[in-house]
Amino acid sequence: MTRQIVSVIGGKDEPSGTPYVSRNPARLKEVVAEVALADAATFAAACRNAAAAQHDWARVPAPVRGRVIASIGRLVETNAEALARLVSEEIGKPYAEALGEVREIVDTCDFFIGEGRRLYGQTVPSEMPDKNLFTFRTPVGVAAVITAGNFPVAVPSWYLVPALLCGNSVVWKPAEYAAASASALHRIFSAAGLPEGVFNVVFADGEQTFAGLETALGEGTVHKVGFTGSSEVGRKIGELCGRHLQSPCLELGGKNPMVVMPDADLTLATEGALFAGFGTAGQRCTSLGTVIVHESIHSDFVARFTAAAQSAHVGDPARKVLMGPLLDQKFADRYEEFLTWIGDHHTVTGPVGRITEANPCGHFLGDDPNEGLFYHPVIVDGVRPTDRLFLEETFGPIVGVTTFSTLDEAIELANLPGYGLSSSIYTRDPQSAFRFRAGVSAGMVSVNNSTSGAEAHLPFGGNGKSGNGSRQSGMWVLDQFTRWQAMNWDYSGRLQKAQMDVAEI
Ligand code: UN1
Repeated sequence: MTRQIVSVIGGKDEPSGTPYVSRNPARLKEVVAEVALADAATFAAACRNAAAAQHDWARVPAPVRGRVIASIGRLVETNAEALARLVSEEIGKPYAEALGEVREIVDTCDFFIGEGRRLYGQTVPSEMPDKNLFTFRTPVGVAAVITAGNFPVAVPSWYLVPALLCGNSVVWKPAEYAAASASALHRIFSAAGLPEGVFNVVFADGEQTFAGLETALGEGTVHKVGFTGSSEVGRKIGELCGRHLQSPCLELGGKNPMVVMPDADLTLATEGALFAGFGTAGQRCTSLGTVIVHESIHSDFVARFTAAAQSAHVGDPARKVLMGPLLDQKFADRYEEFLTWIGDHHTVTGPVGRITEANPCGHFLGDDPNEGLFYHPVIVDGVRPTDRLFLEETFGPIVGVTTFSTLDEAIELANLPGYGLSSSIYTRDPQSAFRFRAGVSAGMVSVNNSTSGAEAHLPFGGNGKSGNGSRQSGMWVLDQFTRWQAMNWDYSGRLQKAQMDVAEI
């Protein structure tokens, strides 16, 4: 029987809505779930409901909320394989990667369990005698969390776990093409002992979500928006929040560069480029966009990289493949449009486009390529800084290559697209590594490692077109889901006036 996925508000199912079908992108005929997409009014109602439930949750002591997070982590661990299988089936992520993604939720929970017992405020010296100053972290209220489907469970957990731990309630709007995975995660969270109404999930399309969010912001029932997705939608969310004097937590696209210095270990650099360029079929926000390789090793690197890409296994995500299919038909359509442009402007050696019987891939591991959204890994050598491929995020398995002669030039090229999420440099020279770190505009820098693969307790986020400078993960995300409250306590027994009394002492 096909899974039926519905929104859950205040612990109750909301079965009405516009029907949507989530399919297995490796076998398009296979329906993973039938989903009821809610309208804007339902989204706004969920926010009202969440606001009503938040007060009691905020009164639960943070260490006790931490215990609920601990239960969530253990439940995710117990259900890890089933959840990873579902993610792999629904979005075509290779199983090993999907299992890693589920592991990332557990890591996130493990980190925030401890934060429940810390969530420190400060004692601050006063400029007056017999007076104490304190700071406290207070919950923001209701967090509306809107997430993409390329990481349908781990990246949402980067918002959900700290938001809940900090005493907020949540309305989560996952990507509809990953609805079954999201619904499974919501069930696991709910089974861990969260009070009803504290964690709500609403499935809706972009338009209805936006309209519902606008209503909720106007009514004052959403106090923080967390959004992971395209820079284009992020800008709209930012504008909407700005009108309500709110600053959202935005995690947007990337055009992540990898610089390969003349002293680099080329075997390592090739492996890194292969994983970051074509792992997850190039559909991570941290995926590799352009390799910026020193001119003296350019042809050697390109020969190695091309050989590695063309012998990589593509196919059924349940098997040992580097790349499964693209996430969903709508991403495939957008990527096809990009490939048409590439065809008109570049000469690419090797096969390009969708893998079919008529356009085969020598290393295809699967039953029938015609059945899924499988694409050839593509390397485009000789991209120029004015090229669309150099400047735009592609969200597909395509990597550009360009050359440089000095490190300063490489840094300039790395920053040129105006994104600033992840970046990487391959070198044996610490001076080059640190100069690159200081010069690159990215929020994350890898040395001798790929652009992908951030860990759950480091600040994750970007600058420029990649975000508004907000950071997820680790202790830094606490500033997104709490607000600082200052308190002063005067025990002098007289009215002490700040600024004025100092002169009298
Ligand atoms: C994303 O693609 O939205 O660093 C996040 C990485 C992953 C997260 C990617 N841990 O590649």
